Amino acid sequence: MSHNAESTAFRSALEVIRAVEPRVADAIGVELTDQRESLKLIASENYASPATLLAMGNWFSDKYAEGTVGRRFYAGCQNVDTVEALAAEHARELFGAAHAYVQPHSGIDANLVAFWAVLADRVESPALKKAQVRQVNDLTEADWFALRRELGNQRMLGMSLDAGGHLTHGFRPNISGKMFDQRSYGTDPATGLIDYDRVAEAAREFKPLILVGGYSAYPRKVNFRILREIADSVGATFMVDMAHFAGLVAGKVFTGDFDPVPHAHIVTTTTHKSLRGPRGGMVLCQPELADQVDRGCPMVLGGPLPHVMAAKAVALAEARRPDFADYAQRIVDNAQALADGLLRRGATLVTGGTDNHLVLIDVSGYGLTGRQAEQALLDSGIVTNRNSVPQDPNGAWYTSGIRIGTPALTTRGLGTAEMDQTAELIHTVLTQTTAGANADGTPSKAKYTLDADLADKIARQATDLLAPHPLYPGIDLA
Ligand code: DSN
Repeated sequence: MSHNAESTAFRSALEVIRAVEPRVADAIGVELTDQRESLKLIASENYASPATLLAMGNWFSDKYAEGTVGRRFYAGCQNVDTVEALAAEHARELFGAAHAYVQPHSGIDANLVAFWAVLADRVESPALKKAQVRQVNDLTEADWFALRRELGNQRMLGMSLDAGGHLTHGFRPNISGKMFDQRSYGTDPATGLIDYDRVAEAAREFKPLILVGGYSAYPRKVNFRILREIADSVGATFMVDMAHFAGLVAGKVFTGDFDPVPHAHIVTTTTHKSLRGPRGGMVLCQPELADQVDRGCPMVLGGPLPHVMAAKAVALAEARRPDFADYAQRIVDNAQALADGLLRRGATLVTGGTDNHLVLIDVSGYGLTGRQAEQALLDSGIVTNRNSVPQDPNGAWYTSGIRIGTPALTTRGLGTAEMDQTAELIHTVLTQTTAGANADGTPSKAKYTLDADLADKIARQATDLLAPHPLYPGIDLA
């Protein structure tokens, strides 16, 4: 692909937008500049390819397409069928999955589709069976009451939020924590690692309908074979949310016991994190759940987003290329180099390192909260996010951790030497930042001081580090 074609495409698009609302065109342009100039270490973000981005900006956005391929509630969906079928085929081939459903708009949507599929498959309810075979009009008030009671009293066991689990795995601020009777498994306080014997014990005691594996802030591999054995031992359906590490599965860095697809009954993911696609979600499942999964829209989702499904097809085609495996391996090599660089300089890392794409720094060792550290790093041109650490004394708002990840910088082409330099920048900012105090003299969890000249100097060093690795080198908007 010539750089000229990419520049022409994006310049022309901005020219067309500028003619209607110049402020939007300007914001898009400035966003590119900002992303180019900042050291993006947010573990859940990446940079999608120009082809993926362009696949979203077109008239597929105009089409309604409720239903599934070849079976729609709207006429004229033949081209949507083409892109949805392509995206699903690429997903099945890439992950070795029996079935792929590519309509979810996000990770939470994908998880809701999966929850519904498992409930519909597993809950023994005559009323639900009637509803499923569309005898809805035959349901009495008592049937509906029984249906709601049965669906609303099911059990889910997932990884606890402060051990690295995700909000949608049964936590109170999310609907999953309200619709399920939920318990969680944590990590060993001494090592920070999942203790599979404790998970098995919790499963035996609680007997969940669904055992959830997967995480958004756990820096280690998970043994999905063992979790499946635990699920089987209590008759649970095993679901894995691989949103964070889907790119590592796609790139065959996580194989065997660490690849969730052969072990789980149902796997959900987003497509925009390490997988490097458009923003969206996806569900992969074993054949027996396929029919229920395909009812995601209209059961849980609104109309599918055909423009995003087109972009998913493009990104999944990219992930099937041999160079994606190299990319996935470099993500992990970079995360390990970053972890080593931080450890050598004295940082405390949850679990003492990483074997995936992310590193969780316990910043209490620097005398800071996560919120203070996040802001001080941002002042210095380093974009991260604060995150709870296990048994976090500062709760989910201020936190005691900073989560950093390497998918985005690896896409830009930075390597292990630059990760060591990145560790130096982070460590310098954190050692030079001082926690502030409230007006009454008590310690503040938000205020901090960092010398402005030092922050500027670090930001310049971050820009220098990025300079040899331009973001979207083929796109010149000038
Ligand atoms: N917001 C995503 C993350 O940062 O991990 C997951 O929902």
